[in-house]
Amino acid sequence: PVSFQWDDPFRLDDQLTEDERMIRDTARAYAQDKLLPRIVKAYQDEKTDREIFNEMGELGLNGITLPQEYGCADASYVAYGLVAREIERVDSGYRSMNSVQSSLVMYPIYAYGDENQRKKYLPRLATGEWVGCFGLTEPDAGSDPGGMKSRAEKVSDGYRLTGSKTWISNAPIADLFVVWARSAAHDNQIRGFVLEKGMKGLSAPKIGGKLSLRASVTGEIVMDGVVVPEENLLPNVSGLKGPFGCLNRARYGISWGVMGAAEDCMHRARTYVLERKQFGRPLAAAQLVQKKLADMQTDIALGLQATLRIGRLMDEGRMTPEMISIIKRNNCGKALDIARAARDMHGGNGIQIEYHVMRHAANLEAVNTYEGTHDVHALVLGRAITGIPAFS
Ligand code: TGC
Ligand code: FAD
Repeated sequence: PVSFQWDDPFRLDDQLTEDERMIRDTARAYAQDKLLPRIVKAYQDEKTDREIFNEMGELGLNGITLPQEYGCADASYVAYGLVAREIERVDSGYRSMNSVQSSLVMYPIYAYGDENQRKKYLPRLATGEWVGCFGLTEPDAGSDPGGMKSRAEKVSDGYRLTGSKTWISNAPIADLFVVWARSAAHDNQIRGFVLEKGMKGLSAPKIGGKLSLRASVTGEIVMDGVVVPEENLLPNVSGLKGPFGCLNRARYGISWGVMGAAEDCMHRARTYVLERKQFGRPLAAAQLVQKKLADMQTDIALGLQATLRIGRLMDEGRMTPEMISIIKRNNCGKALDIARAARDMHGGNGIQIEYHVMRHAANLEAVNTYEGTHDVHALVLGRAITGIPAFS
């Protein structure tokens, strides 16, 4: 007889391969044993632990889908998603660090770089010896990255880059910067450049005062006439499809990740309402409370199932960006709702950091905004449905 499992209602576990389950278990053990014990202090102190990149490197979690010849695990996109889910079960900021390193830095070097660039950079990024960041957003170009002002001019030994990027994850601790700029020498097309820490005119000041993702450092990238050699241009892509090709992968990982955060919120809320008594009975006995749990369970089960489907399509090479807009938008919005409800169910205790749920809710505010806001993904879908772009 088949029994119903409240925490895996559609038996997601049965749909994974042996390898995927193994990778999931490795990521879960690492996240629970090594990340969970340090998150409260890291969040309170707004402190990013650089070592985490090395630890993830040791476990093969950086750039996990890329080929073994570059020091990576050659795992499936489903496995990548499962890792994101386990890490974000602890904190969205830790998942951010891994998403950027894997999908926004290692992927473009692999997909758009030449063999020298792959060999030079990927193994170091895989071990975590180097940390990478991805500079697309600018002070005046967020949802509309095509409005960027950063530019590259041809000089005798390469390109001179001028401009500034903002809200860049990992930037203040980055050794390598994948930066997108309009290149005068390429018909003003957007091109990708690899910058290295220490180049003259390059700086990455930290953005302080964040009330979200406090364990993951965010900064600006200031390029004051940074000269990069010709060999640091990513040769194999031109136009916005370059950065978007990376974003597809990161957005997909986020769709898994936020479900991990949502599961953590639901499980904590369940434990709390089973233990907490008011009016002479556990809160869990109240119909309103059970409805909240049922809504959480439903949205998590549907969200995970949809995301698993897109992961399989990615592994088969049949993904389209609109599919990813559906799951990124849905799962982020639902995870945020779940975290807020879990906070509510914890009553006053819910605002205290030791109960974790308000930290998840605060994190998910940013996750709902970055990598294309909730509404921007609605517009991507609106365009696909109607054929009419409603962005401007
Ligand atoms: P549009 O005309 O739609 O497209 C321009 C060119 O790009 C191609 N393209 C895509 N290619 C691959 N995948 C996608 N998802 C693509 N979307 C578009 C498109 O085919 C076209 O190619 P071509 O060859 O014809 O030139 O561009 P648009 O300017 O109208 O843009 C529309 C819009 C709103 C969809 C887009 O600009 C958008 O997605 N905005 C959101 C910006 C965003 O997501 N920024 C993310 C910054 S990075 C970040 O947040 C990291 S946080 C990570 C962390 O910490 O975890
Ligand atoms: P805006 O584009 O100004 O949007 C403001 C509001 O207007 C939103 O609600 C939006 O939905 C709405 N809006 C915008 N356009 C329309 C429209 N046409 N119709 C209706 N509503 C609209 N970027 C990087 O390049 N690299 C990174 O590593 C990175 N990391 C980040 C980390 C954090 C913590 C944060 C907060 C952001 C990060 N970003 C990064 C930037 C992120 O991608 C942008 O914040 C995001 O794309 C939104 O841009 P914006 O903040 O300029 O908001």
